[in-house]
Amino acid sequence: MNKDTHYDASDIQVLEGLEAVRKRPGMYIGATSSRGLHHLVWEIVDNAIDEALAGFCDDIEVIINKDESITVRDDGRGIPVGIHKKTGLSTVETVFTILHAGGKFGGSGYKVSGGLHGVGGSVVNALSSWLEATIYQDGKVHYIRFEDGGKPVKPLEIIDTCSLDRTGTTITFKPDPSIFTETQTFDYEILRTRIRELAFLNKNLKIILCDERDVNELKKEEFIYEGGISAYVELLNKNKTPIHNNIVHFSSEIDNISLEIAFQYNSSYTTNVYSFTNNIHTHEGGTHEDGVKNSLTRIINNYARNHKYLKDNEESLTGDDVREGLTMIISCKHPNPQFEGQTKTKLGNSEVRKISSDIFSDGFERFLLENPDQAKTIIEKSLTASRARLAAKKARELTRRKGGLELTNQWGKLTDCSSKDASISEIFIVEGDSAAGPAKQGRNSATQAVLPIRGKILNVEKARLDRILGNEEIRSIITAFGTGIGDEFDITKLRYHKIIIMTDADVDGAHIRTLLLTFFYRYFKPLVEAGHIYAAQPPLFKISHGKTSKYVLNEVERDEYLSTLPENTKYDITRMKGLGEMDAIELRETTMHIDTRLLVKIELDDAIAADEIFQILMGEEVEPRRKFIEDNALNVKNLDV
Ligand code: TSJ
Repeated sequence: MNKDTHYDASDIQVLEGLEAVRKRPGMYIGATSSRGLHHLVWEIVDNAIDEALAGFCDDIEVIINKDESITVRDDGRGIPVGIHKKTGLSTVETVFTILHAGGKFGGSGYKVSGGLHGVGGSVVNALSSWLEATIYQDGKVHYIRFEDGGKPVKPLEIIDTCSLDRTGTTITFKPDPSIFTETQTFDYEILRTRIRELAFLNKNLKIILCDERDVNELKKEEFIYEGGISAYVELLNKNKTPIHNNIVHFSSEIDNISLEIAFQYNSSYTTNVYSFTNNIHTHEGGTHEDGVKNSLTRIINNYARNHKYLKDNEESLTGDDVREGLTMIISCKHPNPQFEGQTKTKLGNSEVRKISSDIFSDGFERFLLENPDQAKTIIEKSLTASRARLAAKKARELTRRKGGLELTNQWGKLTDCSSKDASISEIFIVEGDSAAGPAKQGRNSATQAVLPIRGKILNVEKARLDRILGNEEIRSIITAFGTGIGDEFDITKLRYHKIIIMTDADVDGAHIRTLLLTFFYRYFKPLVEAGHIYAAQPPLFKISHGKTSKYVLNEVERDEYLSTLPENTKYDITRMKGLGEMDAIELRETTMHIDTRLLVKIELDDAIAADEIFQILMGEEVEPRRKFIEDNALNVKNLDV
């Protein structure tokens, strides 16, 4: 490090600060997996978005460079270059070398800022092999470079002049491979999805994403939406059938808290309500979401009663009834958001409940008044949902009385394990009778249960709960799980902590797996979220030579194995078509035994991306589905969005 300027005792402290980040990166960015790697990008991008929210920037560019470094540039005012009072360093250097520079050093300087992302520049710098910052301000180009986990090579210096009207910040950083040991490769789709979302949430903000890694396939996309979150709703409903013309959209501001809501009903039975605060997806909801939902239920009930859609003696529509087929985005911008909940993604500010309820009521009541035809369509959709709910309740009561959900006659299909300890018990859901036999023989009967299902199960994306409960396959699954379904669901009654989908490694297998995942995602979301759902990985190839047979999972393993064989070895490769091709011992060795198998945990932590995929896979449109299955069918990983 350069010792000839003002770098003395104080910079030791500084370096110790960043050292803390390097020692325990998980504390600052959650993980050092792919997720942590991408988190670095958001830490930097959020700063540019803050500048946009403050009204000083309307153009942001994110570039994945050839060497897997990332460049983020904005056309804002540029990070201040002057000396920072408290540190004696330039503000630029302070931002990148002092931990929590935002909070400790006089706030972020912004009215509205992503509350979860306060740590920013210094954390990214600490976890990078190198980082360069270039600031365009007052006709000068200022530059500083850090190396080796955040050490400045020199203080900020002026390296060039530029035109006076050119302002902004450009940051380029290379994640440190000794920290991100798992992967150093950026995923275009992950960056794209979030960047597109940021563009939806900030109307008229232009964000460009470039991928320059493959010179033969340079990618460049520009995201800018005049319609803001209306355009988001339009996208989410793209593969669905809207039942009324307008996307209802209103926004207002009360006490410095702004709220924007856009929604449209479609003919499906699923609900997609996504809420954000300061651009952060509030997965766990919170007061903004509660306010809007309560108001929606109240207003639809009032309207239905006043217009005699609901008779005096009929029971009111429930929240679930009025949200069936609803696609809605709620975006709140708050100067001081309080995030609560397990994953700190639940908005806690109590004043927001009334504000969002009031803003929604005003806008929605006016819409119903001005658009009686669309109002009628929406009310009738809710009424149908309510009738179906009552029918499902009856169906459940009936089947229960007949022992239906307990499945006296179907129960035989489940070959249960002897353990009653759910934490060590597993259930294999196996497609097809030919695989069921070997699976039953090959299992460990103490802890592994086998439930065979026949062919394609019902597509739950196209049916309501009352019809779904009429499906034998689905009933046997519900019964085996032990949790109940719908408003009776109770996760503590789950009988197996690992639910393992075991299907053939082909297109049909992938389709059946997706049908099951859709069912779990729509009706057993807590099981997915708690990480109880897995996909087994049966081998794709069998390599035989002499008396030896070796099973391998994929092409890479196949080639690796072949390269270990002595030259001239005669071998035979079979592409495995189904689980049924293996005998019980082979199936146990390759796919079921806990010591030798490979399981992929299904993680659907981005609900919006998951929903889009399920829509494509299960919805009405044939062409996008055909294309998606063709592109991804053999790759389970693609379902782990
Ligand atoms: F922090 C960072 F390095 F990660 C980063 C900051 C990364 C990127 C891509 C952009 C930025 C950034 C910061 N863009 N724009 C700003 N603006 C300020 O820091 C700024 C400028 C002027 C004033 C002012 O009051 O005059 C205040 C601020 C906070």
